[in-house]
Amino acid sequence: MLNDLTRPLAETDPEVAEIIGREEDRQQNTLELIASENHVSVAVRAATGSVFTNKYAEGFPGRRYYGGCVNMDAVEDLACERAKRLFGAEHANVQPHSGAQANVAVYMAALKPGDTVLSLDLAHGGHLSHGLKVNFSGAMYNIVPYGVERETEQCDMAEVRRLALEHKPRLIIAGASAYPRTLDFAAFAEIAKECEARLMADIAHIAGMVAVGLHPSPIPCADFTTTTTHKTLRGPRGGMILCRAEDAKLVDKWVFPGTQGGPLMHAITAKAVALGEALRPEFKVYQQQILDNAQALAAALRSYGYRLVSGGTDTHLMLVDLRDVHPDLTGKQAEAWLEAADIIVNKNMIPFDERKPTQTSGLRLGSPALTTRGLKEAEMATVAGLIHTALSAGDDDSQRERIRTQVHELCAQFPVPH
Ligand code: DSN
Repeated sequence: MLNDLTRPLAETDPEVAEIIGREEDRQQNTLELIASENHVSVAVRAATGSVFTNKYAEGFPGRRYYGGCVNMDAVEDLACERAKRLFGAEHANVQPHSGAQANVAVYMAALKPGDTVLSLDLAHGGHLSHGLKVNFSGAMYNIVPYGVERETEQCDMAEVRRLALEHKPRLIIAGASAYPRTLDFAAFAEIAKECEARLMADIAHIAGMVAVGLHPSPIPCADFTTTTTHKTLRGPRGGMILCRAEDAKLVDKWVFPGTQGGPLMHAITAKAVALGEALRPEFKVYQQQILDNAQALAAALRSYGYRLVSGGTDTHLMLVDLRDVHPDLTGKQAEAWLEAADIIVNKNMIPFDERKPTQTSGLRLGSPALTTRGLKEAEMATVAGLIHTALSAGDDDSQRERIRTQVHELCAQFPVPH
């Protein structure tokens, strides 16, 4: 069913309108548990679809390479002001097209090709742009990975320090895409200081919680903080860099002209809207509910016998080790079975996983999108039950079909912002 923003397309391009309509229905009728996804407000979607998509605005407010940028300047200034206020940062650059692009700009600002970077191993929850061999970061820099400790499955700061002192990295990255515990940015900063490295915090996943003080902020201690704007921050797809005033010129120059051309002004406009929403008191209530829902989901899954990596979560996400309950079930098969029941998750390696990244022994689950729809602790327990039944059904697709009907009933009670 098309909404007010997309309905005009039914006349002008029925083929695309049909696909959009199907996607709107899919989002309404599935339970979205991918930890990095969310449902933006109608205001954010309206801004994303605004006339700002028509304009080139290379450069920065007051220093553009094109005429006609008066409104571009106004909206980018507003987005930067709101980002600085929200995070207590001295400088914000809101032009990165994505989190990975934000990271590229910081690497170019802080590193020379071949320099050593210390970052969390992807197999232990890191991110591909933090040094995976097949990513430019792994091809361009000498990456020294740190992992989680085998017993606790949490970052071992003594080991991070040992590696830092041994390898003398020029940059240390504190950040993750599949790590459920609090990151101790102050401890990372101490280590960076001791080995004369610069510190980049990548808060893409936890930005919403950082913004409202429900996760320690890296802003006082990191040289560079990068984030996406579309995960817990609930804005449009895109990235952002925060830094001290003394690094502002360096960062800006490596975003444009260093690594990007024209900024996506419609996305920047939508970032301004999302940052405005995040500055309201309700946003803190929302972030707290994300955390409460994650705790409720974690507790319910544990009650069915699932082991959670590190024993639980401090954030919006958790890694479920499937092996205790379903020794022969891979994350890949689990993801597919859950999708058949309209429950959307992603397979994920667990630390020290013996299965390949394409198979995995785990699932990553997150609460932000369901929290946006208004689900609370009681419904999270219901969701855990649906997950467990769908996974326990084995090859019995008819049982998953019954779960799917229950999923649709739950979804109908909690509409996606339309
Ligand atoms: N792809 C994102 C995630 O799912 O965590 C990270 O960029």
